Amino acid sequence: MDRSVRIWNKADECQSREQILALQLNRLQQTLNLVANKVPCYQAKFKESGFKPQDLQRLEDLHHLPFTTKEDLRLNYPYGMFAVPMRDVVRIHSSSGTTGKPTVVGYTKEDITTWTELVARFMTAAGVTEEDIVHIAFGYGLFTGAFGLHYGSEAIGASVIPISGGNTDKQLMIMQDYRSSALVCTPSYGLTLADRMEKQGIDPASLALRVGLFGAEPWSEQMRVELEQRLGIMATDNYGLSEIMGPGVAGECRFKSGMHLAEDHFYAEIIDPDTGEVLPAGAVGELVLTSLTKQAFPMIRYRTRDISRLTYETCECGRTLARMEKTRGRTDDMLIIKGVNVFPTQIEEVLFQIEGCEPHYQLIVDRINNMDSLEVQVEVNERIFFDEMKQQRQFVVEAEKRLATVLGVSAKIKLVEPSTIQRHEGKAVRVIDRRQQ
Ligand code: DLL
Repeated sequence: MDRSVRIWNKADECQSREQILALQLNRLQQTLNLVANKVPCYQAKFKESGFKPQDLQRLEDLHHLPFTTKEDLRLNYPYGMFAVPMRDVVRIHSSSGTTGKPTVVGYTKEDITTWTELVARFMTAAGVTEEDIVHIAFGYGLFTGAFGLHYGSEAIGASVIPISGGNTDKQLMIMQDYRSSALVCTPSYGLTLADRMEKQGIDPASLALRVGLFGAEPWSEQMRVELEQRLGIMATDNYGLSEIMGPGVAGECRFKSGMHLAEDHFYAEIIDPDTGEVLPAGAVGELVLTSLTKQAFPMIRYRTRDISRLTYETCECGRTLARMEKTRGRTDDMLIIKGVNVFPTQIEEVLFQIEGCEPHYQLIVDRINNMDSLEVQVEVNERIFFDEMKQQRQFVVEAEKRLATVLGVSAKIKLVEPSTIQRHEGKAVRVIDRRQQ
């Protein structure tokens, strides 16, 4: 692998810790003043907790402020949290929430410039250059993924193919004919492309693809191996959420050892999701983010619900910004089965290690006679699916044994035929929890 390091903006990405902290304090004070003047929800929150922006002396003083949650955004739907008049808003996006009304977010011209800069930053870290042809297979629309990566690619000077989501056969034709070199999509769609390639007998070595920028949903290290092998690329992870900006909050460099978090634009805390207590550096917990430069839609202590860990050592690439570990999933995706916490990504890790399991699965959780049950529906290759009963049985027993060891709770495996679990062009739905229905 060519490990030459490119940095989009060294002055910002390689600051000393003291510089970062001083910059964060300064920007945080400005943001708190902005929301105290312009956003009624924050005016109420500050009043309730007896906080005045001028009280902020140290970054840690922020920890006394209440969190902002999705519920706050819902109560202020659609534009109640905006800190600028609509005439200053140049773009509106919305979150991909599955329940209730989606969250509406807005950007000023300056916000779009920052967003573009931060996406260009992580794409450069992943190795994208002006020589690349970037194939954007995220759906263009209210979802932030496509537009975010689109603007970032253009800022780098790469050539963008805004193919958008869906129509997998056409994606492959364009990928072959236009010589796409960087693939942008969800990791689950990356696998869908790999499946279709195999079916059509397309050799990944015949393509120009060399790097994948995957994000928008949790994925395991095993899934990375799968994507790298089957697409013949280096697969990198990037993270973001609409409420905070969209993609560009954090992204991996070529060393793939955590996602560099844009700390000059976001202040990050890790909290205990049950108590709300701020945890020490290096602890695993829920990520809470405060925007430091956003104009239209500033967020103070936004609870992301994503579980991760932050580390602060300088990366091999030379960047000094905190690194965020691959998220383990969301607190609201975490299943509590018979009292044991289970994340879909843990199950994914096990499945990927079993010969014959296809990378498509769905977890069905139910409560039968007051007892939680977990069924893992997993696609297996045709050889196993059409195998003799005895061999199939052996396969199931082995998979159930491995799952029980890793999860600490038993799960029933149900083998299904290849291509039967519903494919999503957007984000994968990994869990169906019938206990809540
Ligand atoms: O998914 C923004 C995005 C687009 C990020 C494209 C990366 C690439 P939302 O639709 O608002 O925004 O969903 C945000 O998706 O809170 C996480 O739970 C999940 N998520 C996003 N990126 C990752 C990732 C976009 N790399 C929610 N790993 C977040 C795990 C991710 N989960």
